[in-house]
Amino acid sequence: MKKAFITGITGQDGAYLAQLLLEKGYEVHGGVRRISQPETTRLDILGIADDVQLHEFDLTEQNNIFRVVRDIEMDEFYNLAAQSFVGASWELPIYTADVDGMAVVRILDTLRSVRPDARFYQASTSEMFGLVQEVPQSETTRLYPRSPYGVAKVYGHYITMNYRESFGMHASSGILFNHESPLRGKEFVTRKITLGLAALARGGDAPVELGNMDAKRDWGFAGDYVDGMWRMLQQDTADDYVLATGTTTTIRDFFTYAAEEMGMDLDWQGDGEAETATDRKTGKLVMRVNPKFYRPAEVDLLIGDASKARDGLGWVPQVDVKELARMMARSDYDAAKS
Ligand code: NAP
Ligand code: F7E
Repeated sequence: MKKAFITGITGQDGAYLAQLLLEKGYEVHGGVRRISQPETTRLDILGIADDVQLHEFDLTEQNNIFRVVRDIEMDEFYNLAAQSFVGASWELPIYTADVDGMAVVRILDTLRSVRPDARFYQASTSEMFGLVQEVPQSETTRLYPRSPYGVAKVYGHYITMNYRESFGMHASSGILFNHESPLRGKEFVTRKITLGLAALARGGDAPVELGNMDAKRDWGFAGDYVDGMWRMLQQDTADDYVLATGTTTTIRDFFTYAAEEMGMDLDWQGDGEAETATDRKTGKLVMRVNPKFYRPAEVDLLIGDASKARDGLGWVPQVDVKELARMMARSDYDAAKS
C-alpha cells in the first residue's frame, strides 16, 4: 500500500486528492493547522474524514515539516497548502512569501536529507504568468507575476525545478489554471457568484457585488485537476506540466451561465463601475459592481495550453465551464434549501 502526505488536505484540492488516493488504495495522511475548532468540512462532505490520518502541521514551522517527513514513510508528498487567495496577498505579502515560497524549500530540503526517494508535487499556478507574455500559456511561457501571491509561487516553482536538477529529486510542478467546484472557498469569484445567485433564487434580495467583470479565466473542475497531479507523480521522470481546459471566459459570462441554471434571464446595463445585471423575470437587481473588489494589479487574461499533459500524462479535462457553473450553482441552490 502506497503512502501519501498532503499539505492543505482540508482545502478544496486537498480533499479531492485525498478522495482520489483513497480510491486508489493509498494510506492517506494530511497536515492540518492547529486552530481552536478543527475544520474538516470538505472531508466530511466527501465522507472521508475518518479514512485519512491528520497531523498537526503548519508550513511556517520547520519542526512540523521535519517530524512528518521523519515519521511517515511517504512515497508521495503533495504540497497543496498555501495562502491561496490572490486578493489577500497584497495585505499579507510577507506571510504569503513565507507560506507560498519559502515553505517549499523547507519541505524540499527536509525531503532531500530524510526521505530523498519520496516523490514531490508542488502546486504551481497560472498566476505566475500574470501579465501574459504569450497566448495561450504553456510550460515555456515567460513568467510575469502580478501579485505577491504570484511572486511567491514563482519562487516555489523555480526551487522545485532547482532541487530536481541539482539533486536528482523526483520533484514536479503542476502549473494549474483556475479550477473550481462546489467545495471552492467562498471568497473566490465563481463560488461567490453561485452562492449569491442561489440566495437570490431562494428569495433573497441582496445583489452580488463584484469587481472587474472583464477579467478572463480558464476555469476547470477541481476533480479533474487532482487526477492530473497524481498522474505527474506516476511518471518515471519528474517534470512540469500545465493543466488547463484551453477555453477562457469572462467573469460576466460565468455569472450568466450560473444565473441561467437558476432560471434567470439577465438584462446587462452600463459598464465599468456602473455595470449592473437585473433579472427580467423578477425585476430584481442581481449584480452590481463594487470597486472595493478591484485589485491593485490585475491578471486580465489566462488561457492554458495543456498539450504536454495530454500527450505525456493522458490527461484530458472532462468538465467544461458551462457544466462547472451549472454544477456549482445547483449545489449551492440545493444546500440553501435546508
Ligand atoms: P485552498 O482551498 O485555499 O486550500 C489551502 C489549504 O492550505 C487549506 O487546507 C489551508 O488550511 C492550508 N494552509 C494555508 N496556510 C497554511 C499554513 N501556513 N500551514 C499549513 N496549511 C496551510 O486552496 P486550493 O484551491 O485547494 O489550492 C490548492 C493549492 O493549489 C494551493 O497551493 C493553491 O495556491 C494552488 N493553486 C490553486 C488553484 C485553483 O484554482 N484552485 C490554481 C493553481 C494553484 P486551512 O483550512 O486551515 O485554511
Ligand atoms: O479571481 C475577478 C478578480 O479570486 C478571479 C486562486 O485559486 O486561481 C485563483 O486566483 C478573477 C480576478 O481567483 C471579484 O479580479 C471580480 O480577475 O476567483 P479569483 P484568482 O485570483 O484567479 C489561481 C490560478 C490561483 O492560483 C489562486 O490560488 O475574478 N473578480 N470580482 C473577483 N474576484 C474575487 N475573488 N471577488 C470578486 O468579487
